[in-house]
Amino acid sequence: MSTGLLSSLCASIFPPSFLLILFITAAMVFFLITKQAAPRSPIPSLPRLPVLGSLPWLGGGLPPHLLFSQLARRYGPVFSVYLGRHHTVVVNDHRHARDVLMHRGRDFAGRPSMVTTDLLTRGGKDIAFSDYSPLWKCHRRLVHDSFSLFGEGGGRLQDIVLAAVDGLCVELCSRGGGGFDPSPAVTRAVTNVICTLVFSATYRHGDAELQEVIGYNDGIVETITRGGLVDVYPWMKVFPNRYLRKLKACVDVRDRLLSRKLEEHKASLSDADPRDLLDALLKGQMKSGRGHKSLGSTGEGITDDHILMTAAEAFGAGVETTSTTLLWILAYLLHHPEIQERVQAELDEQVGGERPVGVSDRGRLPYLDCVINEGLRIRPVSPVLIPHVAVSDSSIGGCAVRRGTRVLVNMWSIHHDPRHWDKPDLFSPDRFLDDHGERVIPAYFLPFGAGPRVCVGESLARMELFLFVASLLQRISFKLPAGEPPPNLQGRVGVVLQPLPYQVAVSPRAGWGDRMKCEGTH
Ligand code: PLO
Repeated sequence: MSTGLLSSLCASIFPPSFLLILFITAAMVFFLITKQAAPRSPIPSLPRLPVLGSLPWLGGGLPPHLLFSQLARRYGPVFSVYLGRHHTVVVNDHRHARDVLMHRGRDFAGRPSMVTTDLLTRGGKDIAFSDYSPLWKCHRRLVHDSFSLFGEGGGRLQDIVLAAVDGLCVELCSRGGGGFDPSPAVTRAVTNVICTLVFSATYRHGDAELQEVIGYNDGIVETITRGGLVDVYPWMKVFPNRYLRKLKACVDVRDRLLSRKLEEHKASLSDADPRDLLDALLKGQMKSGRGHKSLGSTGEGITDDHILMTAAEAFGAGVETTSTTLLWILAYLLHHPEIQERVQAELDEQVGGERPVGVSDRGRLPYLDCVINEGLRIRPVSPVLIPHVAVSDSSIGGCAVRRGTRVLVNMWSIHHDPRHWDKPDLFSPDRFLDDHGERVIPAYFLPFGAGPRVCVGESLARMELFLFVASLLQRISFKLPAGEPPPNLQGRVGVVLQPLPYQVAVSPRAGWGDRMKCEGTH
């Protein structure tokens, strides 16, 4: 039958307007069906070679967060690369990041198994690096609940931090107005907070055990990134690798020390309130039923290994991230003395100099909070977060992503996106205040990540940062030593993004100098 004959036949049976409606409806149905069935345009991908993956196209010596930001300008906000044989999607804008972290958070809540972190965590018996599983969820809940014990209501953290700040102020002031690197003193104070929090130890300056803790931690920080090429090419494990050797040695020292603490805690555990994180974890372990069969695929529940790795991780995460953030904030305050003065004016007005700052003052100190947020925005300690893995087939922004794909969220580019942040490279705490002087937290500010994998220590960290910054600026003014250039703000990428060493001079603020001299003589 010819089409001409068909159309004249149709026209004689149906009126033309009916045919038009039928045609439009059919076209719409066709469009909707094909829209759903046809795969969306795939995620743009960098070229790749066998074995090497996209490595030859990732050169230039830029650190990953800057390299990915640069590639995003060419390939768009979401693109993929092959890191070795691992298909890895890199997400550079907040809309897609929210997809990965929150809207489809469960799909992307997995973690890759990596040589270095497996070594660090006894094959994923921790929270940050271990894969998504029912046991992980139960473990994370236990850690979260244990942290809450030291949280806002309890005031325990406040006492611990304030004691450490006292020591830090005395130490900083004893260095006087000459220039010095603040990093060792800050790290020592933050380490002391974590030692008290985790196993109730408080160390004096120069204590051998404290030095041991700082020593192994430095060793892990130094080796974990340098030995990291085996994470991209695991077959390289067969070659001698001095970084991996040193990492193992540091992990051994750490485990010996923490095992000893764990045994001591077990021996002295009582029905009373938990003394510290180890106590809280041990009690939680007993409550959740040790060796609970239904929890893990391997049939085991929260084991002593989990407790040990949690303590080790609380340590590592607590020290590296908090001390680094404090050092970034200090570096920016040296660049912007007017911001330091404004924080101090707020402190003088709202708290005064007669009493220590407390957690309950936080509501009264919005500008100080903004300074901390701006520090976390402009120099996120974890610029590409920890890699995520798709645990099931899913999608990002409508593009299909297969199970097993790794996903990197480039928080750096989100925190420096000029579409959302005016002059993103400028340290400007006011961007976290609205027109009425009220605090605002924009949706594209995610320094702790978000969703099921959000940092479990976030509220603890925020409280600690607040108490440290507030107490330091209440008592001390920081200045550039005469003739010194301001700190280099470029940073150095290791396990976290750290500032390069810089020099600072301190002077006690009115009222604190005499007190400090007395305390310093002890
Ligand atoms: C730091 C050195 C420690 O000895 C071990 C450790 C444990 C947890 C890690 C931490 C290191 C670095 C910062 C990490 C943290 C878990 C979450 C945190 C990666 C390696 C961040 C910034 O995501």
